[in-house]
Amino acid sequence: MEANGLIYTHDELEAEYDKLLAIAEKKGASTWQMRVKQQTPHCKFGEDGVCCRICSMGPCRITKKAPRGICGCDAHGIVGRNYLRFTAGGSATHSDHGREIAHTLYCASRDGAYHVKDEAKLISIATRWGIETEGRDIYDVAHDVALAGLEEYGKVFGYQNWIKDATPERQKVWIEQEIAPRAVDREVSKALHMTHMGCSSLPEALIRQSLRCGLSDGWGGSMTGTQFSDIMFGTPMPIDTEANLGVLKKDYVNIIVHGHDPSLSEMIVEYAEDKELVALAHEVGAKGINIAGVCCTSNEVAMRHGIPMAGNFLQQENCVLTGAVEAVVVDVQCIFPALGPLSKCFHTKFITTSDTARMPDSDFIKFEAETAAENAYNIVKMAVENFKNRDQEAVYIPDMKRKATVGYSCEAIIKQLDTVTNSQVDETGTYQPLIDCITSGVLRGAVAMVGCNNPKVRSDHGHIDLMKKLLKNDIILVLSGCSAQAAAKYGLMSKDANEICGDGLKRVCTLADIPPVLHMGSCVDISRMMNLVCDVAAQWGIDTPQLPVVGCAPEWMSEKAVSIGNYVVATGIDTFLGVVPYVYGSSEVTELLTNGIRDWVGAAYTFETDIEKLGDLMIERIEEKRAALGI
Ligand code: MSK
Repeated sequence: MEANGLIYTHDELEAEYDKLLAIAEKKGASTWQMRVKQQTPHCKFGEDGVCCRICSMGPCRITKKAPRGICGCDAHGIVGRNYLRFTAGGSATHSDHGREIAHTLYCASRDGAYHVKDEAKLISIATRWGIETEGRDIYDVAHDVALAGLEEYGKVFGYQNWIKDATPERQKVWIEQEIAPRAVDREVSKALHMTHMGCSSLPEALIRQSLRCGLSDGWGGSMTGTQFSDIMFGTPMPIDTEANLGVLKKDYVNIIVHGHDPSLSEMIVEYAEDKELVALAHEVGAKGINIAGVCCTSNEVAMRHGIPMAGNFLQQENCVLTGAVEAVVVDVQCIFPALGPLSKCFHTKFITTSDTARMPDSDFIKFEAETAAENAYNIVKMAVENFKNRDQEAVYIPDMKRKATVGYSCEAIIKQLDTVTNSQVDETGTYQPLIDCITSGVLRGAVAMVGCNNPKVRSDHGHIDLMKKLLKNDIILVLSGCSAQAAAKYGLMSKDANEICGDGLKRVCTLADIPPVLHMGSCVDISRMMNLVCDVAAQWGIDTPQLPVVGCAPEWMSEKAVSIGNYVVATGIDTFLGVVPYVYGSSEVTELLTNGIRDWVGAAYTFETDIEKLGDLMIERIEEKRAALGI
């Protein structure tokens, strides 16, 4: 172990994961590791993005001998169209999550299941959006803000309301470049229309719409998801938790919450403490009910309640393989359909709850905001009653977990920084201490590391190896999504991780009493990072591309990640990917993404599958930005 046994090494964790794989093999259960072997090598046409199945004349595949599809579209048009469709899938998905949250806020009431917890945030948004607040009931204001949020999805004229929170320079760039996001649904529809047979095949137009569609996610749907969740469930503040499979408890009913939408997980967490259900757990022989999270649902409930994190994306099957899980309760996104058949090899109930994510071999209990309490009660009850079916002899819970401090919203970061410079923390906190640390060189810069796991990169190695390298180089990290859980599992979200940082970063973290890797939430919460960079740039008096800050997704895999990448780049932040999107079949699209778009938005992508080199390139870019600023 590193840092006096406080940070796990890859070998230590992988030895335990291998034991779970052996259990799977014994049971004849399918795991992602087996399926990866069956699916590789991958189709080269697909990898290069040169397979077109947009109409039924094909599918067409571009080769040297056949350089155009039947309609005459070349590789550049096909790759560009595929990239835009990929983006549209991600933008639609994140944004629909935001729409569900807006609907939940619309249902909030004083005596209902959902309440307003952060009144100040609600009033602030209402005021910015021109909604009357003076002398009104807070729930009437919440209702109007939710409705306004829902209307953003189909607004007839103008741009997304949220873009007014970006710097004036960014807004100007977006409008001039014709990528300022209009109605969320319009940008997704436009993307699908542009890529229909016989529409756009010009790479420049397709990539421009990819940025616009991404922006409608980050500065539209995702922002709605984040901000409205904070209103209802509370703006995250630092809280202690634990991470990795060792958070499961042998004597308890274990319920895994997995997916993304906190409307469900918040209620499950609440009902795990319901007296009647706890009594039922005792009746069936358990000591109580233990909730643990997977993927971004985990981030949501960890940062607001300290609920432990069982793991990230490629850990979802491991949870079931312990034999200790009574129910995996899922809502939407990043849920392996494999959980259905896998749970059948154990006593685990696989409970689906959303009509957006219906899967075979699951128990479906429809969860709706209007009937949330009743639905949550039934779900927890089903899990508790399943405890008696567990084979205790066969349970194997790896004894591995690490402490983590999570929940660094922008508000929390400001508050924490203020404790360093001001004895009195008030509403007027600023990012000035952070800027001072960067300009003085104590901190060299910051990296926003986000994204999934992908079997193309050895699981978590990309995240962890990069994090360690950056920390040694005095670069502070803000994390979200499955990258955040990777850090937490290894111990990098603990203040103990300060031991492996460079001297400057170590000093700052000790003074501010923070870990060097700051947890900012789930994948929709990358919108928080956009607020952070815009507010820091505004306070510094520079534009976002000048900041010594880069974005990185070393192990990304989903359409959402590409949508995110597009809005991060369009917000002026250079973005480094450890997995290459399906674009190498077109030199023109590749050139646009890695270079050409810099002329439009001041930032671009870097693709590099060698993680060591990826880290070097990120550090190099941060140092270039420092040199350009003369610091
Ligand atoms: S859950 S999108 S695997 S970060 Fe948001 Fe993790 Fe990626 Fe899903």
